[in-house]
Amino acid sequence: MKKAIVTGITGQDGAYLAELLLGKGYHVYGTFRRTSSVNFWRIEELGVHRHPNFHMVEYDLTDLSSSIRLLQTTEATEVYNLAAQSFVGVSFDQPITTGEITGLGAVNLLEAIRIVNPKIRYYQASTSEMFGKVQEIPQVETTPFYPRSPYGVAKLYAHWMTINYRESYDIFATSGILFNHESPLRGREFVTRKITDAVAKIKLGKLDTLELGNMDAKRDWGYAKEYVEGMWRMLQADKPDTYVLATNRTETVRDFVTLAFKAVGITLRWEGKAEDEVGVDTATGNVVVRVNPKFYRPAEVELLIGDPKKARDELGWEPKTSIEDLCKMMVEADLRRNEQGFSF
Ligand code: NDP
Ligand code: GDR
Repeated sequence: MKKAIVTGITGQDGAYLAELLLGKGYHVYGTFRRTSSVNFWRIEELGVHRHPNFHMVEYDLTDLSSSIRLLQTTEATEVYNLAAQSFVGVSFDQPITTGEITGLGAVNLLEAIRIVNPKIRYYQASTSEMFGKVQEIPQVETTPFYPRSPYGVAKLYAHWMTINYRESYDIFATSGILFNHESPLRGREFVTRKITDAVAKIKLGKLDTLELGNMDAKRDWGYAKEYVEGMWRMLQADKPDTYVLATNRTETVRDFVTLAFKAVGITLRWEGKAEDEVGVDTATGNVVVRVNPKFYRPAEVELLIGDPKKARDELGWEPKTSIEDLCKMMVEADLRRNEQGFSF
């Protein structure tokens, strides 16, 4: 029976990947951090925690000895490193912690693989944030990098270390450069879920106005459940490599807001510019969206759009869910949660 380690099991992708691997007959060792409050709502929502082949392991990515023990005790043959300080906004306030977890943390696992068993296959959760300032569109595996945040820089370090371990020690170390992927399990600090949760609350009369930062930023948004399938395919390939997963479609934050309101039957009219821009409910005349500059970032990634041709040709991977369907799915989940009186 195959055994896989998934670091970051309490996150969005960790929950979906665990579900996928269990469905394929794996024993899954999902790692979580010892914190003062438990954060298992995603694996509970998917029912993953009840599966007999699912094992929870306490682990911190910044600790080399715990990385070594993790590999020794589980005897896993695949490691999916999804753990990270993954919020770009926070990385500007906590650049050192972000570097330690998101950058150096990956090297702890790579070193542990080199020491314990170099035959272990390793997946690194790389990101389109590494492309940063636009150098080329659409972005592909060979596009030059120009990260614009401490998070992007930390991920780029981990990405190159993954390639370095592949080339230096012949380790099956693969890097997936994934563009934004969302779902009802997305954290509420990220813009799509912040929007769908607020739209549900506004629809139910629990909130008046949604406040956002830069609404001109463009992102290539896909469905997380499909992206974790791509991760698995990368580790089943004949050789380690680097792959982009994306939808090849980009929309502004404003477009996503418009879609989310549409999903609850509210049509928006946009008025004003920059910090004075507002979204008005055309039926009531109420201002339901406002800009708050406190959500601006010191440096912004203005435009992301990726071409997943290599993943399609070599892995047979394709995104299927449109942004319209994704947004509707997220709004409906948030309506349900808010109606039931809880929202994570
Ligand atoms: P989340 O933020 O939802 O999850 C991150 C996970 O990392 C959480 O389980 C968190 O645990 C864990 N973690 C944080 N710090 C540590 C640490 N020191 N030791 C161990 N675990 C830690 O991220 P996503 O699921 O959205 O993303 C998964 C990975 O993919 C991340 O590495 C992210 O950077 C990357 N990525 C994500 C994309 C996306 O659009 N979602 C796109 C491209 C890359 P805790 O609950 O304790 O905080
Ligand atoms: P991102 O996602 O930075 O792309 O990183 P996020 O959803 O945080 O931001 C997307 C864009 O929306 C703009 N924005 C806001 N963002 C947030 N969070 N809150 C707001 O109020 C707001 N208003 C406007 C942002 O400025 C940005 O341009 C995500 C994370 O999952 C990373 O871990 C991952 O690597 C990348 O996606 C790909």
